[in-house]
Amino acid sequence: MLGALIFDVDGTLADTERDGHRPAFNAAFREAGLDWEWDESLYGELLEVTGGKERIAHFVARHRPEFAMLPDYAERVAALHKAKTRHYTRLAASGAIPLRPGVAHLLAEARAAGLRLAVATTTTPENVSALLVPALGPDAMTWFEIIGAGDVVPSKKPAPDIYLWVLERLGLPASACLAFEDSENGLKSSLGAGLATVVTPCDYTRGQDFAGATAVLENLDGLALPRMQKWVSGAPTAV
Ligand code: XBP
Ligand code: MG
Repeated sequence: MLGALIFDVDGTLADTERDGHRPAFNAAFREAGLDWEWDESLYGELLEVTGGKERIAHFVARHRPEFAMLPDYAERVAALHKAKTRHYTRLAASGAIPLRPGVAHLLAEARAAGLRLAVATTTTPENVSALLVPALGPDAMTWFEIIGAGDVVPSKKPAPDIYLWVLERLGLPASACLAFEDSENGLKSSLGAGLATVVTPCDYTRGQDFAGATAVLENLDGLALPRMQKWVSGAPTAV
């Protein structure tokens, strides 16, 4: 019996990376006087690592190793990420990042049917509300019973921790839930938590390996509840 839907945010609810997170990182770098510029192609490579702080550290290790030698390196990364979050939330709150096709309808239909909704994302919590409130209205955050976001777990996707964290708080077995993801890292995370998972790839993730997904769809447009219900009845058992 399907009890809850658990959504990834970036790439799944909205196409946030190329024109949302990426320019926000670049604005933070410029503001700090750094000559770092993440173009679309480099950003695609950096997406291999989830989490903004982790992504900056990954870039530094590969492309600016001298920066990691600075005595206050960790503080600098944290400050860059804080500035990036300020830029991202400002952009998202302006309504500049629309939801992907079918998302708003699916959320409304699920709510009307009494399904519980949750979020499992590596992004920072304030980014989630900055994105969802302009798209869904002022009470958008009340639609989601549990918001698993950012640093609430030490290991980000592809580790299963964030999904396990959400499942524990929902008080449901994985077999009663359906996850929605857009990336291989996200899918590994949800599968690791034992969740049947629908993947809707986005521009950056199309072509990745989605083995193990219950369904791979172009987007969520037209996805009806009975179909989801059926997927969950054949889902792997809880871990
Ligand atoms: C999303 C991410 C996030 C954002 C940046 O991954 O990788 O790190 O790009 O967010 P997923 P923060 O969709 O798999 O959750 O800078 O707020 O960490
Ligand atoms: Mg994602």
